[in-house]
Amino acid sequence: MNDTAPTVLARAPWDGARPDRLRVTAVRTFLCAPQGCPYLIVRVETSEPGLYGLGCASDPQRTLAIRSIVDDYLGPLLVGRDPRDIEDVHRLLLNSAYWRGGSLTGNALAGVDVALWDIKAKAAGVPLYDLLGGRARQAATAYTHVSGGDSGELAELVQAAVEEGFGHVRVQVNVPGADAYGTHTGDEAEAAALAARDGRWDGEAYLRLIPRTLAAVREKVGDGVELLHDVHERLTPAQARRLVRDLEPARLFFLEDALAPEDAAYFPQLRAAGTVPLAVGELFSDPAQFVPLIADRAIDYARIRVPTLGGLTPARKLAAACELFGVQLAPHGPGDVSPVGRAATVALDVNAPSFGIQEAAWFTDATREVFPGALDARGGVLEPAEVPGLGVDFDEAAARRYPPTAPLEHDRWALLRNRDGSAQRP
Ligand code: GCO
Ligand code: MG
Repeated sequence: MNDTAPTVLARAPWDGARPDRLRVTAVRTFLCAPQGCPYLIVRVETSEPGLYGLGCASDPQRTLAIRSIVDDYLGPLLVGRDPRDIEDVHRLLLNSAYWRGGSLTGNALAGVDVALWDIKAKAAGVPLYDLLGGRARQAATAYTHVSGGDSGELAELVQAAVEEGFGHVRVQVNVPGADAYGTHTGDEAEAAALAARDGRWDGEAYLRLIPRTLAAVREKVGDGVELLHDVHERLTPAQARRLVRDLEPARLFFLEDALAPEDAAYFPQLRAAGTVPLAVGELFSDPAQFVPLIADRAIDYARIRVPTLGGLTPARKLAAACELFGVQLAPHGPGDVSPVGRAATVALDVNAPSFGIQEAAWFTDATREVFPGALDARGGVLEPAEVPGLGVDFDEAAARRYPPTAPLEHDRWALLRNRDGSAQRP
């Protein structure tokens, strides 16, 4: 194998010392959209016939740029290396850019990183969680989403989720002019209608509506189910303090992204404003962004997004840091994290003592067709498959039946404007 190996920059001094040679022979990327949003899948091939790994580098907003980072920069650096030295490879790829951080680099790195973990687990013949240190739990408790208008409709949706087996439900309320996400409901026609009427964001209206509606939902559904809510970073620090105070009667399991990453230093003030548990972090692309919040015990849940954070290598270190500081993990997992990303996240969930709860959107039939072995949250939990590696595969031929749409169709985050016409920030 060595004769055909390409020039490898900064080869490790121990390279070649192992009697059994294993090399990365190719790094390939695939774009597909069986879920509606674009998925970017990375496949790392090795010199051992049939041994390959899969990773998820999906960020629906900037997918093509991430693909270029993998194809043009990380792939060429990786080919010829031993895929088993994950820590060494991770550092090399991370530092090769010199400039730090950013979600594009994070997603690209994660695509490669998770594929290396998949290869390692397949080569060892064990499920990925086993390689991370084995199980700390049987399965990952998951939460699902509901969105709607008034508390009656929402309470019914929550009850339906409870009947499906969920004990935790995230409740989003349609805010006039801004819909349930503060931007769109995921439905193309609604998103277009919102853009056409130049949706306006009214923070005061939101602050009045949410506590009232969630308290009414709590009244209707009783105490047997946990309720969550995601603000999507649309509040000022002063507004977020008020929301935390006013949400007390709804007794939330957690309030997510009450502040934008730029305002993270305000979290201790939110903590002082009420007892609602606080979750943040899906927008963080560098584990260091979590450090002050964890060390100050300013948050309760770290919303890690394994793809954005750079993969399992940094994520498992963060999980350990959370454990030491009594903070829990609440990993991100809406439909824009592919089944490959979900399988990697669930491996960490069942392994990490700091795990708290996992977000789990439903995959479409098309997504399950493209990703044999995709994990769905049946009965409110996600359980890893007892097969070597990630336990999920990628059917290239099926993926070609679901090509991605034009890049800007997924760029809806700038649709909202404030009442005075200025652009609203998620
Ligand atoms: C969540 C997130 C997602 C994001 C999406 C952005 O908590 O599930 O906020 O819904 O909006 O991942 O692409
Ligand atoms: Mg969120």
